[in-house]
Parts: sequence; C-alpha cells; structure tokens
Amino acid sequence: TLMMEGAPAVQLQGPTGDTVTVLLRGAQVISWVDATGVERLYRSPLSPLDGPQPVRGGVPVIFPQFSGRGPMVRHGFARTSLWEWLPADAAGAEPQLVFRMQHAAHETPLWPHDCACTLTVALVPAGLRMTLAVHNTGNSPLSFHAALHTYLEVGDVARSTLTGVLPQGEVLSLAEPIDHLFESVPGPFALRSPATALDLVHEGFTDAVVWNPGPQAVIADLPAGGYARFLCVEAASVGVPVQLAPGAHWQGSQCLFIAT
Ligand code: TA6
Repeated sequence: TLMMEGAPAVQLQGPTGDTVTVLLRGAQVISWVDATGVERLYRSPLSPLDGPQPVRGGVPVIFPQFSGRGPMVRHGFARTSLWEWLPADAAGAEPQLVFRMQHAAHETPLWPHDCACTLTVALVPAGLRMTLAVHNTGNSPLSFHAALHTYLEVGDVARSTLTGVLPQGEVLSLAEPIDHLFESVPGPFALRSPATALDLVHEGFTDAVVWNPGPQAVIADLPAGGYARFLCVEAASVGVPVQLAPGAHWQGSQCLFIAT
C-alpha cells in the first residue's frame, strides 16, 4: 500500500500503462488513468482522502442502503468502512485488485446482518471493470441496495449526452440538473462528452442512476463550477432490493470501456 494525501491506497498498472488507484477506505476507486495518460474519473479537489467524510469522486461503493431510502446513514456504511486488500493476480492479462469487507450484525443495529463483500477492480483491454460481490454469511435472510456511484470526468456536462437509459434509443440530454433512477435498464449506455467517450456495460445490477447537481446546488466539498466537470452514471440495484437467503451470493459489475 502507498499513502495518497494521508490515506492508504493501492495502485495497479496494466500492461499498456493504464493505472487505477483504490483507497482502502471504502475500497473506493479514486483514479483511473488510461494508457494515453488521461484521467477518466472526476474527483473533487475539495474532498480530503483521509476522512472522515466520504470522498466526493471516483467510485464510492454504495451498500447496503441507497441514498436516504432507509434508516441508515446516507448511502450506507460501505463507503466509509475500512476494507482489507487481498492478494490477487496483479500480473495477468486482466490484472486485478481485490478488497474485502466483513460486516458483523452487531456493528450496525439498523442493519443487523452478517455478510462479506468483495470489490474486484480489474484493468481489462481499454477498460475498467468493477465487481461487487455480497455473500450472506449469517443464518437469516438479508436485503440490500447496491450501486457503484461512478463520477465520470466529462469536461462539460451541458455538452454531454447519454444513450441507453431512455427507451427507443432516445438520447438523454444533460443540459439540466438530473437525479434519476432508471429502473430495469439492461444497457449498455454510451456517454459522449467533450472530455470522454465511454461505453458502460453492467451485469447483475438491474438499474442505473444518473446524477448531476447542476450549478444551483450547494455542495460544500465541490468547487465552484465543479458540477460541470462530472456526470455520475451508476450501475445500481435500488428499485427492487436484492434479497439474499442465508449462504447465498450476489454479484454485480460495471465496466467502463473507452470508445473510439
Ligand atoms: O446517486 C445520486 C445521489 O443519491 C444524489 O441524490 C446525490 O445526493 C448524490 O447521490 C450524492 O450523495 P452524497 O451522499 O455523496 O452527497
């Protein structure tokens, strides 16, 4: 592990020089630099990496509650928990990093369940794949929301478009603020913007959340004009919470592919 602005992190470089950086807190991807040296994720310069607040940017792991849709802390505890870095194949054709968070029922009275989560971050050809897996290690059923709250660097959100979330190939314009849960959308999605062209593919997750706060929102850890730089497109399972019987597993992944 290395220290990034006072926070423990792990870095992985792929065969073509692409690099991903992940904080142990939250197993939060905070940087993905492609093979040409371009940063593909947005991170606010006003958001400290060493806590205690969640980091504004990269890919916060949302689990087991989305936003304020339940009694827990906003977006659940995963994004501020310390995850453990597990040994994994960092050298193969798809080098990867694996992180684990074990949760015991007594730690969170508002969500009293035993479970083990892993986040696998893999550098794939011209892409980044993130896979969240959840194992119910307890002896009662549990249910959860999950999302990979991906902050994509777009340069200028008002000049960005997203296809795949609306029916009939309709293009979603991002000239206005948006905070929307698109339910049961299989994808893939195509993001086109002044700074990026990405195709987003998800598996296991059912929904997508698209968020940009626009210029009027007051967000303390975003600089003036910062809103325009990013669009959050999140692979999510929120509309219908995931139910896991004792011993059962679930997994969902989101892949960001550089489009040419
Ligand atoms: O994913 C969309 C959302 O739930 C928005 O409503 C917005 O508030 C955003 O997440 C950020 O939440 P946060 O708790 O990180 O400030």
